Amino acid sequence: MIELSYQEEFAVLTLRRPEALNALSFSLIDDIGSAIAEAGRSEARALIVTGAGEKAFCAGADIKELQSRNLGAQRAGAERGQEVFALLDRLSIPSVALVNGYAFGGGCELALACTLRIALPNAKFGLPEVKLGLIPGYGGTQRLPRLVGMGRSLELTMTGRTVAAEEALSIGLVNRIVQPPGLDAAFSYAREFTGNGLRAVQLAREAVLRAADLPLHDGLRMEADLSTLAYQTSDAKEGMQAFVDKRKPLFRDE
Ligand code: CO8
Repeated sequence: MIELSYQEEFAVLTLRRPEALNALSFSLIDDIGSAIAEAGRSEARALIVTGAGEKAFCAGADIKELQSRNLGAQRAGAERGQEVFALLDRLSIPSVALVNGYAFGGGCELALACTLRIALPNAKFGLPEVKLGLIPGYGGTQRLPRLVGMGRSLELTMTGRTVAAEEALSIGLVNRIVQPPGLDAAFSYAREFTGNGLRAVQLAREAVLRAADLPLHDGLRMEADLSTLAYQTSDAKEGMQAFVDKRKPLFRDE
């Protein structure tokens, strides 16, 4: 149900559950967690997350599996999904969601948990949980406002309406619309940052991600700490020397 492959400098995590539009069963969520951990131990410079087939990235939590559960199991399920998606925040390499088709409910939340999102023109986003009498439980109510703001998030979570690719781009829900074949497009998109030294990319990403959790002055202090850390890397020495020598830097990720 989950495939983790390595192509060139990328790890590619593919959700493959065609009979349910790649819906997230609880075992699929566990498999996603294992795949993220494995990708983190690899030599890959970025993780691409996508769905098999042309129709869906992921149609959300498996609604059939959600029925008739006791409250303890339901709460544990939400916490487990949140925990697995949060692994993407802690992953040492950035992740890019390549959204092909539907990204609804938990599928949208998986995309939101990735560092960046790109979409094929047929992508459709939504948090339709209210239409089932539910609300998002895998981080959507917390990550969506951080990305697109409070007003838009309130509208999208209260209406459950569908957002097409162009609108997703215009509100910052996705970073770019790309053309098929999606995987090649994702690779060339990711190369825009994997061409830089990984240490600087890691530290820059960490500083921005932590901004969402900190008051301004604490965030500025954290930025000064991380930028001092970046300054001490061999890549920083090389990057500045290469500028002075008018040549391309040779980063070694250290
Ligand atoms: N769960 C289970 N099965 C699904 C799901 C799903 N989320 N989505 C689609 N499927 C199945 C369908 O049942 C169908 O199977 P079958 O042929 O056996 O009936 C098959 O996939 C194909 O689906 P459709 O025939 O519906 O395909 P359409 O092209 O007509 O429609 C849609 C595609 C619009 C994507 C439609 O399938 C749909 O609306 N799906 C549900 C989307 C949704 O509501 N997602 C949110 C789910 S709730 C959620 O994510 C909560 C997360 C937090 C919970 C925390 C809990 C622990």
